[in-house]
Amino acid sequence: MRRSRISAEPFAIEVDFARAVFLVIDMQRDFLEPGGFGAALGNDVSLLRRAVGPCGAMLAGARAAGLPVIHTREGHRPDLADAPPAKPLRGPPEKRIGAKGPMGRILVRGEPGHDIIPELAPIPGEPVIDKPGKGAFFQTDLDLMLRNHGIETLLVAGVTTEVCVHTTVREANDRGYRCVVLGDACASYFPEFHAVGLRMIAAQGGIFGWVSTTDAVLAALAADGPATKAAKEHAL
Ligand code: TIU
Repeated sequence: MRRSRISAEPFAIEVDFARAVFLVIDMQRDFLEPGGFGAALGNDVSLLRRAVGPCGAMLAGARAAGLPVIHTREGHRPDLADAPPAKPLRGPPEKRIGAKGPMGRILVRGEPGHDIIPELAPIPGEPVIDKPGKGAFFQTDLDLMLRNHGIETLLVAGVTTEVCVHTTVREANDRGYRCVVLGDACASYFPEFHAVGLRMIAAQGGIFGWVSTTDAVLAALAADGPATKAAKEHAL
């Protein structure tokens, strides 16, 4: 096994890239573009754009190195049978989950708003996990996929920092995965929640995981390079 050191808070972490994935959380039009779920909740969706460049850079680096990529999307069945009753009942009726918006029905699978933004679109071979909740492990087969491939470290990015990224990292940490969050590749509608959310992950000696940057992860991946590609050729 070959381990690469990633600079991170609260301390550098040694990662075996052959047992790691890049997990991109909910970079969907519904959260990042006007007229979707994020906007319906009263948010300024432009605040999430800052994560797009770093996510794109990490996607390119992962693909070049043969590091597996998994995408997630939050959303519900068209009949909303998988939504807890209280979830679609929040907010004014015309802005609720399932209501018709400019990008189709809000937070509903198969609608244009549910898609991942074109800049970060998955390519063939990259699994997309459709999740009904904030966490990527709740009622999905993500854990099964990770265990089937012997994954021990999740490199995590996406939106929003304190909601779906945080929930997923907490779920993953309790299941024994080591999470390295790429702070600059995450974003929130509330910059102060983003900052505190990242601090909460690394506080208390890394209570939920590690916080690093896209550049630091890419540097470690580049140093690891060919070994990763060879190890990954037949995985995931
Ligand atoms: N509202 C908010 O900040 N986030 C969500 O509802 N879902 C995700 O974080 N993906």
